[in-house]
Amino acid sequence: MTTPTTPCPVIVGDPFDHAVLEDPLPLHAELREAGPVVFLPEHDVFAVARYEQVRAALTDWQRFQSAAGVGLANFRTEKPWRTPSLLLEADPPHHDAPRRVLSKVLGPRALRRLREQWMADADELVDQVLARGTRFDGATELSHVFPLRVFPDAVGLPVAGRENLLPYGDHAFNAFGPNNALVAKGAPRVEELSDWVGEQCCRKTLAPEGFGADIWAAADRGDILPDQAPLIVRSLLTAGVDTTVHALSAVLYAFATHPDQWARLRNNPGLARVAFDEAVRWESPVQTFFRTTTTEVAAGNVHIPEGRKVLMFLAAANRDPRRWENPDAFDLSRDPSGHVGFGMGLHQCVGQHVARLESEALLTALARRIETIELDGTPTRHHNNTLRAWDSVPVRVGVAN
Ligand code: OVM
Repeated sequence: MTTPTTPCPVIVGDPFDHAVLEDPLPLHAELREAGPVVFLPEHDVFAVARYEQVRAALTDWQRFQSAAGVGLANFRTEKPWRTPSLLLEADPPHHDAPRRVLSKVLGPRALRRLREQWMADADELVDQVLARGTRFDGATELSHVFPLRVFPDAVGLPVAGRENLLPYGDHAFNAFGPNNALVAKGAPRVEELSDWVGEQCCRKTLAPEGFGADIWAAADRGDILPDQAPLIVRSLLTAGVDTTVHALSAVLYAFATHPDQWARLRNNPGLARVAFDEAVRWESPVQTFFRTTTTEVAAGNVHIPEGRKVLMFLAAANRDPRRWENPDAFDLSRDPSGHVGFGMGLHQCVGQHVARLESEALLTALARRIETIELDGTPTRHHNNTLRAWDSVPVRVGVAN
């Protein structure tokens, strides 16, 4: 273990421990209070948890690189569990062509084409759930279902094997953390799931229309190299399902515990979009990412040496009282823009508009039919080294009319 060269607050304990994953808020407060930069001896890494420092690290890609991996593993010295992502685990200039391509594929034109269908799909799902009764599980019956109804079709995936998407993503997000029991749990299926994902990225597997085909068309145009296309499709499959599933759970849980905010949305369904971003700020479905320093970096009076991992607590930044008034309140009247739940800077979530459309569709459909929503039992967390998630959110709703 290396000790920091200048005095730096030390926080003992493991942020990936089960007790912390169950309720990370006390640790987040402790990290923010300890100082602008802290040291975590458990994993021999530095960490930032205040909004100012998290945002600064996210937007300084030259000194906080992604190419050495955005998990705990340092790709300079450790072999990644899979070929690094061309987007997430790359820096300019290599990062830029794949990013440009994916950003266009997931851009406004594509979303305009999907909007009407996704709105209808959300109405249908909500009708199906309500036909079964007014008590249901918001996680397993809505948020775990809706993204899988619309997103794989939009990519152009065959129907067989779609049940692999969530377990693959869950493992990928666990793999950003330490090699703990959560990673061990996923290990037995890694090869099988990776093989399946690899096959879905081939041109011949993908439908002739969709995000997948659009990525291959970009290779035909020469915007990316043909051997880059499968890995860019892989980014969609890795980052596009679990994230939206858990973000939808977050917004449902937020409303089920804030009836006054649901009443507000009912009165003004136009608030669906701000509600989603406020829920992403409030719960931060993606809790953390790492960067690696490319030079010695001074933050306050702490000097982080070159080549060190820095853990960025997005979730803690999103509730930093230095930035947010009453940060623990889920409040549709605040402006949540500027939250770092989607990151910030040149790696900022390229699929965020897709996620917002999924959420807008589901919330609009729910607001049409549901007058009241409340918890109907104790929700249970799903633990993941990177994601804040729910296995179950039992709710009881009052149906309109
Ligand atoms: C990727 C990717 C991007 C964002 C998040 C992520 C597993 C993966 O490009 O594969 O999480």
